Amino acid sequence: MDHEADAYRTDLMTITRFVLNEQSKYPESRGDFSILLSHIVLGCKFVCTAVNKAGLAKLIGLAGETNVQGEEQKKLDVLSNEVFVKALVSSGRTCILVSEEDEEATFVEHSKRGRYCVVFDPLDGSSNIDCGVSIGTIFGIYMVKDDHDPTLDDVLQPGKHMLAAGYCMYGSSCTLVLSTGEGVNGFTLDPSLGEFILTHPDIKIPKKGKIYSVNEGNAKNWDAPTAKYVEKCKFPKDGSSPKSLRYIGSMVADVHRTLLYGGIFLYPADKKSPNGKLRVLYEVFPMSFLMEQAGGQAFTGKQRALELIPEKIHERSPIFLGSYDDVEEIKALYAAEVKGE
Ligand code: FDP
Repeated sequence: MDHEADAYRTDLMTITRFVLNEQSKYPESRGDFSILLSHIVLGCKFVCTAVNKAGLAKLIGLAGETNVQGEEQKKLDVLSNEVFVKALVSSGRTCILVSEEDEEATFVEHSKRGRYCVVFDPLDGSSNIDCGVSIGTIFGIYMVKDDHDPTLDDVLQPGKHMLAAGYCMYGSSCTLVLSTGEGVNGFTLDPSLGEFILTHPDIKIPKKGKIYSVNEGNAKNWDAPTAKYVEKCKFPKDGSSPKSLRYIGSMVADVHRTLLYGGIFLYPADKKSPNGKLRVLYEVFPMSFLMEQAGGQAFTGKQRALELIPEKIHERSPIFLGSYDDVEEIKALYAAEVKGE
């Protein structure tokens, strides 16, 4: 029997251990970030259980409310939002919360206040709930500038100021992908242990991919660079093979595949939605942060996505993100458009 191999297999790197290891690199750290993260992880575990039970527990269905974006709100969205707001406030480490589900930002009451601002979409891709397609939670973390006097400007910062970002995907397995600004790591929930275990250390996105991911139903309204790019994916003129199209329509799942397999995910502007569909603070920024940390790029059609300075908490932006070389191609097409080529 290979005892050494057994010992290795039982030496599990849980997310808690991983974060504490990271924390130990900064002796001045007070452990606040680790505590905040453990509350986010708890929220993810709770939502994972609720998503898995949704069909059985009859949680699926409309809650009869409409959210800020005018979409019908599902019960699971409401539940997930409550879970995360409570988990974040009770951590005692947060100051301002921005949720996709809440019109206004939440300023945490004084007695429970900490130094971090968290922007999040508690259950992204919710139109997929009823058919069992993967959905997820997306989050980004900023540090407040002045914890005695927090203002909305603390969350209206460019994405490059984020300290950390991540998502949790509720799919055939529950996977949490996290970056604290030093690469990207993926953890899978072991349901028997109730622990997230490091399963995807130091994720690097392939430099170029074979997949493009976009809602082609909007093609009629696309601008010229997007239309040209997708045409190139399908009919490459350089002798390379056409790319495959994969579109789930659930951002966490589409981005997760892009991160692991490479390629590009696009939600461009179009004539009907000049700012695209996806929200800057809690969709575009966290996913762009992860892409860059994994060696990829994220571009809005005008600039590096993480340079964008949002003016409103629910602002939207077009986004092209994924493998370095693939995003480079779309950037070249937009640059040519500006030059009038
Ligand atoms: P959903 O509407 O199901 O909540 O921004 C939300 C989002 O899903 C993303 O998760 C997804 O990438 C996108 O919208 C899908 O939009 P389309 O249906 O327009 O393709």
